[in-house]
Amino acid sequence: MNTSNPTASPAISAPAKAACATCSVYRAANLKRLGVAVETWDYVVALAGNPNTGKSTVFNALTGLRQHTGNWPGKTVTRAEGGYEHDGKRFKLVDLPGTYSLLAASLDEQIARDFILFGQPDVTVIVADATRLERNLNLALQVLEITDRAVVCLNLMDEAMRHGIKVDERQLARDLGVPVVAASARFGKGLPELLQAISDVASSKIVCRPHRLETEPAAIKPALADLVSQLKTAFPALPNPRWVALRLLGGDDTILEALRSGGLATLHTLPPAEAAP
Ligand SMILES: Nc1nc2c(ncn2[C@@H]2O[C@H](COP(=O)(O)OP(=O)(O)O)[C@@H](O)[C@H]2O)c(=O)[nH]1
Ligand SMILES: [Mg+2]
Repeated sequence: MNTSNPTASPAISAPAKAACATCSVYRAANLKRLGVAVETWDYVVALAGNPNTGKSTVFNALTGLRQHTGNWPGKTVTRAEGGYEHDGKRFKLVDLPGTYSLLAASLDEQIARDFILFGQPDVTVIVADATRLERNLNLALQVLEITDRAVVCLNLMDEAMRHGIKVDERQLARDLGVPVVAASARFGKGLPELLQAISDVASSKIVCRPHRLETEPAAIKPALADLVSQLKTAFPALPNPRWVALRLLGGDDTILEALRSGGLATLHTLPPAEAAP
């Protein structure tokens, strides 16, 4: 389970520094590096979505006054964080920049991608606009390529209904392999169900089996396997090396740059959580 409270970790020994990517120490260190104080939370939840899908509305409804804004570390991009309690557990909600994709074409996309990839939130909520489902599912599928701990909040259902658009959220949940909660956040509808779905995924009561696109042509399979194996050797703690390899094969300059500059290398030599800045 990817959920243990890092404050409960005993003192970190030197070998633990080479911790695997799924280890809570590794994850806590990465979260700290990304600017999240993890000590007082049981679970960290990222909020992703296209712009104007009601992300801020969901964020405000869940966190109320328990929120503050700042910047992403080293960036001028604003970030909002807030907290809430549910089922006796404390959740920290981090609002990611609104993006149409995670291909890191812009700083916003890079921040969102890096948070999901390296921060390894316990749950990533994808807020989707039910009136523009096709465009919104593009981002959802990209998120599901990186993480399997996700919930789709199918928002603006009132608008969809007004336009005569019907969405079968149960079928969508089956197709995507993660919970889908229909909501009209502006009117508070669906939010109790959303809280429950987040909690169930965070606690592993619900185990997601996300739909992954097996998009690579047979011709690149050997190259992909080779690259994945090289990445695993060079960066043993790298989460989701297959995704990183696919991005590299696709010519993603930001990932290439991170590899060249040692940005990814530092990810597995991070100091333990207690000593992180
Ligand atoms: N009709 C309707 N409007 C909504 C709903 N949720 C959010 N909105 C409105 O959509 C607009 C964009 O919402 P906002 O939360 O700022 O979106 P963000 O850009 O994703 O953060 C605002 O005017 C909200 O009041 C909803 O469920 N139904
Ligand atoms: Mg917003």
